Amino acid sequence: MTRVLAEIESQPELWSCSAALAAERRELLPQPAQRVAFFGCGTSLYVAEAVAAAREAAGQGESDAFAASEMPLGRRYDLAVAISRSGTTTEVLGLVDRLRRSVPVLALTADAQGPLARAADRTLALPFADEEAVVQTRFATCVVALLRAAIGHDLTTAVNDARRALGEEMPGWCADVSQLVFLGRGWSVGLAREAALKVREAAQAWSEAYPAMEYRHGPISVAHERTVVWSLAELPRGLSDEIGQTGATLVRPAGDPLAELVRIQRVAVAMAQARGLDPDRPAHLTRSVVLSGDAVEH
Ligand code: F1P
Repeated sequence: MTRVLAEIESQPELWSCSAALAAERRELLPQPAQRVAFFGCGTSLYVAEAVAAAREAAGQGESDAFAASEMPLGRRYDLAVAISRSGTTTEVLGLVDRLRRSVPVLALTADAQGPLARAADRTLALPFADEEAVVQTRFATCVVALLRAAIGHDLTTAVNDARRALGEEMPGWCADVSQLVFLGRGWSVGLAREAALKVREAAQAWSEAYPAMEYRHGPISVAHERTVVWSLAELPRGLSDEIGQTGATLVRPAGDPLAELVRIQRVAVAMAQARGLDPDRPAHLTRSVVLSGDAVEH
């Protein structure tokens, strides 16, 4: 079995550990009514987007998400939350440094002793969710599970839906799909973006992601018979007919959006294998992006 597949399969159990950790370390996490900025890179950016949207929708306080390279300085937040599996990503460490003395930083990372943990004001480590694979799966979903539990989501359905997803047959279109489009609404938009990234990283395949209502506003123009449109949330009225008219295949959500991401991770691995690729060796990607020198070429 590939490393990434073993890590994908461990997720439902680890989400329960994440929920328990959220309850134990409640005082470290964002408190109700605080203004909070979440940031990260790559997968961790999409986790930031998902949890910020979920937190604000739950009435827990204004929540923003930024790529670590693009967060505006000078905004007023009560807490900044740095998300990084490795704890070594250059842009994340650079932003923590720039935020020093203006806002407290909480690190969510797999490595309790690493550079991010040392730089942040406080750390909540998830060592049980660390991964060997380059392609992130369980660290990302465990951070989502942790923060969902902290804002009052009951994860029972997500855990059960994910267990069911792990036993599913792969769809027949895996071998010859040419474009995958993921749609989300609310907090599942971030998960849709993460789903598209998984397909690019693991299977080197063309994938995109949009808020569902945005799909009509241009992106649908490129849909064709070998497009698969996969929605992580209920579709807006009329969109399924419009997708059907393009000849694309529509996949509807089977349950909780986080469990839906598990279904997609497995499909990304199956697509890689159908293309003769090793999902444990994604092209042009390292486990953590560590840059040296100036960020901009002169
Ligand atoms: C962030 C990240 C991953 C990506 C790859 C390179 O890592 O961009 O999302 O898949 O592994 O690093 P991290 O900051 O969460 O360790």
